[in-house]
Amino acid sequence: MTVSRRSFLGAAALISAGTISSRAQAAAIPEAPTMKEAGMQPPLVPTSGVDYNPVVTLNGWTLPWRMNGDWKEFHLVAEPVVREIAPGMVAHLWGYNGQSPGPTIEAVEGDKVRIFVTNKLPEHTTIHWHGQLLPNGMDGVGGLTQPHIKPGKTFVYEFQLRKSGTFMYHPHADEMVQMAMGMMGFFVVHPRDPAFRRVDRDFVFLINAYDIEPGSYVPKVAEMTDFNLWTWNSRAFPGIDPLVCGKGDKVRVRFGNLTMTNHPIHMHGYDFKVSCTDGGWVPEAAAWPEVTIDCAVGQMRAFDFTADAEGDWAIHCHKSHHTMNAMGHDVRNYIGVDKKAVAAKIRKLVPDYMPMGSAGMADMGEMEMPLPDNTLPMMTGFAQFGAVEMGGMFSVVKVRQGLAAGDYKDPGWFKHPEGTVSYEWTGASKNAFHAPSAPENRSSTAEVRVIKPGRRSNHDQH
Ligand SMILES: [Cu+2]
Repeated sequence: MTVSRRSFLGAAALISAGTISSRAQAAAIPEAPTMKEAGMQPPLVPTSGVDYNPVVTLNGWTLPWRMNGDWKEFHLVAEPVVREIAPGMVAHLWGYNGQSPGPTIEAVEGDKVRIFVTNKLPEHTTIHWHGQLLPNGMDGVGGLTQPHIKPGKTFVYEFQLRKSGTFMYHPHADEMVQMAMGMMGFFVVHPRDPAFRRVDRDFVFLINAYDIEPGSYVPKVAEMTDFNLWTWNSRAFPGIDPLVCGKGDKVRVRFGNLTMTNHPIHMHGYDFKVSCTDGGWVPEAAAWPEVTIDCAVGQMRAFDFTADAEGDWAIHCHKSHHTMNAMGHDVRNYIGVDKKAVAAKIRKLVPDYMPMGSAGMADMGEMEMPLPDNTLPMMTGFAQFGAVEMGGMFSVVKVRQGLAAGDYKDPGWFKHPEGTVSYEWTGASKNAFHAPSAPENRSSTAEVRVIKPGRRSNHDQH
């Protein structure tokens, strides 16, 4: 972690009030830690006050704080940042404290928070605390509830956290530009009762999107619908951290959507229930089962599950264009077109020309073709069985036996028990049918039906 020692100590071990006069303490602005890396940082475990299980920000970090009297003090700096979207591409964005999104703010229900916001942008800004119940003048709407924070100025927001839950922060000044440039952050308020809806692993990310032309660095801020980088915490596959879980852990995944369209977030291998929205906790009796949760623009959702099935389970937006990286959407469809004759003619002009797309586009995921500087392949990523052919909003929930609490290291690819991987049919004489092994501890068992291959009608085959 590259936060400064002083501010880190500020969060972990409080400076005793006796060491600094209360007046000097009140006058000083807390240090603003900054983060250089785009990788997931260890969660910030509370060492004083109410106990809680800290969240893990995918490809992000949590903002250290200090106590000043009975106020928890944080310092956000709005500033230009360079964010790696995935290895091979960086974006010049605006964010907070060195990254986009900004650091996650974590506190406890009932806490009094004082958040200093320093503006190092070339234009004015504000921060709105999405979902928080607070005095109107702390709501952060430039012009409506406060004067704008001019470049070089620092403003203070003070409010008491009236309820626990899942929130976010973002500017409410030149919003279209500032959010298109990446200004946003997560805000989690933990319950005062440490046992309330407690989980073992709690992942958070914000859903965002950018339109950055291949070879350029700055998003086109006026784009409304045709984005080419669909990101979680300003990262695209294969740059998004895996969600590493120990088998049997209670897990929560929380996300908020600050793009221009909805995102149906789908996780494989499990069913789960919505446990929390930005409006509050969903009573357990009111939650219904899902495997995909649509998150509309400006909404936040959290879902809970027990990680009882080991494996490498995909988690992704179900809009198939959102699991692609930089691409044009005006490409022609060549499926079924024989391009041999025309390819020979084009090669006379462009010797390297390769006809693609006649049998679908999977060849784009398998071949690593030369690209312009600073962009990402449309489909990419390799796993133990080959090309994953994904991009954008895609990651993997990696559930493993025997992980220590707090171990978020990538455990590599799943070692499948023998006889549990789909296999090529090479004739009944060579392959004995495997008895499907029922995963342990699952609440339901799969129904197995044998269909004679000859009797399947065409449209039954997938
Ligand atoms: Cu999507």
